[in-house]
Amino acid sequence: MNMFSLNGKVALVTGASYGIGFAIACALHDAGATIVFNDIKQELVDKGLASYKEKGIEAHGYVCDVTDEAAVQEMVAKIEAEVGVIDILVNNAGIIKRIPMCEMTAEQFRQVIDVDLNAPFIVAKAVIPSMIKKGHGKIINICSMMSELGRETVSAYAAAKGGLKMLTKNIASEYGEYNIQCNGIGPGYIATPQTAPLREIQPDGSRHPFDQFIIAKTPAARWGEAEDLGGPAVFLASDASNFVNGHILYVDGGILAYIGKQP
Ligand code: NAP
Ligand code: GCO
Repeated sequence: MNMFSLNGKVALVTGASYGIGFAIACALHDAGATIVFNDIKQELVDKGLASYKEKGIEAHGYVCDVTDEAAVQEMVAKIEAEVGVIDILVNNAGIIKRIPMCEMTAEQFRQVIDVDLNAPFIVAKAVIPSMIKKGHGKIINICSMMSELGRETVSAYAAAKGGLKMLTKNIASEYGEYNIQCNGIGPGYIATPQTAPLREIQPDGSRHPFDQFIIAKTPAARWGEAEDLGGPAVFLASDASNFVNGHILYVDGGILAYIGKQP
């Protein structure tokens, strides 16, 4: 069987009504997986189901706030009863708050940590027992360039994504013996709603300064598209990566490798 095939596999992608999660789910479907996703509001789940249908994908959608452990446990039990045991988990749901650290409240900091770090722990903890029983599992945590680098205004997000990198390595360490591989994908700058404020056209019609900055800093000289993450996700979700564990695969157009063009 093709080592990249996901035929017969059930994939849960969190926060996948749109954006990176949606694109990854579409790629996993095209490799043969059955797609399950959640979002925090029914209207978004419905919107997501319609978007998947437009792509010819009969996805399974659930309303669940990934920071709520009881709700996550209940969702996973429902998925196992209604769809099947989860073979592939993509911890994609995430938020960012761009606020200078000394102006950020502790509550705002905690909110980002809760979604971007605590939730991947909660969801992974909910799916691992069945993966152990089944004898295999794939966990893919969506990290970030900010798992490696900081910048102004994203202290909570960088702290969360740095922690998610180490949580990825720890899950790999603790559960590798059960044939569970846990890896991360570290997207560079991707054109999604989350980064839309960084790409807004200026009143004079020019590109956003940050947009120009990223283009100059990226060897590929472009923002990534969510679809650029599909192939790496299929690789990490498939038998092709059965001996890859605890690795963060950066999908960033080369930005982490590049010092940047001389001004
Ligand atoms: P996005 O467009 O903001 O989508 C995030 C998704 O997560 C939304 O569907 C959102 O649903 C959902 N979500 C947020 N909080 C949730 C919660 N508590 N429970 C369930 N779902 C929740 O973001 P994106 O750009 O696609 O990013 C997806 C992931 O990639 C995130 O982890 C992000 O940190 C990471 N990432 C993004 C980039 C980038 O450049 N875009 C780069 C590196 C990493 P709602 O709409 O209901 O809030
Ligand atoms: C930002 C961006 C980044 C990207 C991504 C980069 O404000 O710097 O939102 O954080 O989302 O995480 O890899």
